[in-house]
Amino acid sequence: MTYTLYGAKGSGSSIIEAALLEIGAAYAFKPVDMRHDAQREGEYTSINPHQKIPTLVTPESETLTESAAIVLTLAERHPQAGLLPPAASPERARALRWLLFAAAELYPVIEIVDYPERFSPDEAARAGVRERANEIWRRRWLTVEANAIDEGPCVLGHTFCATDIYLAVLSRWNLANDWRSEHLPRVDRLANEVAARPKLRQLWARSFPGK
Ligand SMILES: N[C@@H](CCC(=O)N[C@@H](CS)C(=O)NCC(=O)O)C(=O)O
Repeated sequence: MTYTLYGAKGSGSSIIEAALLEIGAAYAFKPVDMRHDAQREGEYTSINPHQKIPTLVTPESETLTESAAIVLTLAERHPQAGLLPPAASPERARALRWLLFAAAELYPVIEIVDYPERFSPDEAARAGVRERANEIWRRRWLTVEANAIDEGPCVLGHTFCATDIYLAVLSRWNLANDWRSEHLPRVDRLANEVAARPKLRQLWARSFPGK
C-alpha cells in the first residue's frame, strides 16, 4: 500500500506530502526538477498531461492530479485521519469553502508570477503583469486573513483540518516575511500551528527553512 508522489521541495506537493504524513500512509517521493522544467519533459508528461506538480499515484495505480482533488480523495480514503469534518456538517462546508478558495483563487495566481511570459506575448509588459499578479496575490490573502480564520488558530478554530495544510503551504510562497507578519498575523499563526504538528515538523523545516 504505497503511494507515489511526484513533486518538488516547497512546492504544491508539500500539501500532499503533509496530508500523507498526517494519515501515516507509506509513500515514495519522486523529485521533479522544476528549475530545469522537468515537469514539461519526457516521461512525466504522460503521467501528468497538464505538466504540473503535484501528481499522486495510488497503490491501485490510479493517477491523481489537482492538489485540491488529491487532498479530498486522501481525506475520503483515510477517514480515520480526520482531515475533514463529517460530510454535510457546517464545519465541512467551511473547510471546503476555504480549501477551494485557496485552490481556485490563490494557487493559479502563482503561475502568473512565475511565468508572466505565458500571459503576455509582449516582453516589455511582463514586469507589469507580474506586479499586478503580486497585488492580486496580496489582496486575496487579506481576504483569507479577514474571513477564513476567526479566532483560530485554524480555519475550524481548535480543530485541525486539511484546509489548514493547504493554506499554510501557500502562505509560504511569494510573500515577504515582514509583510506577512504585519498584514497576515492570523495566517502566520495558522501556519505555525501546522508547522508545529508532530508529524509535520521535519517536512516543514526542510521545505520552508527560514519561513
Ligand atoms: N491546479 C494545479 C496547479 C499546480 C501547479 O501550478 N504547480 C506548480 C508548482 S507549485 C507547477 O507545476 N508549475 C510549473 C509550471 O507551471 O510549469 C494543482 O492544484 O495541482
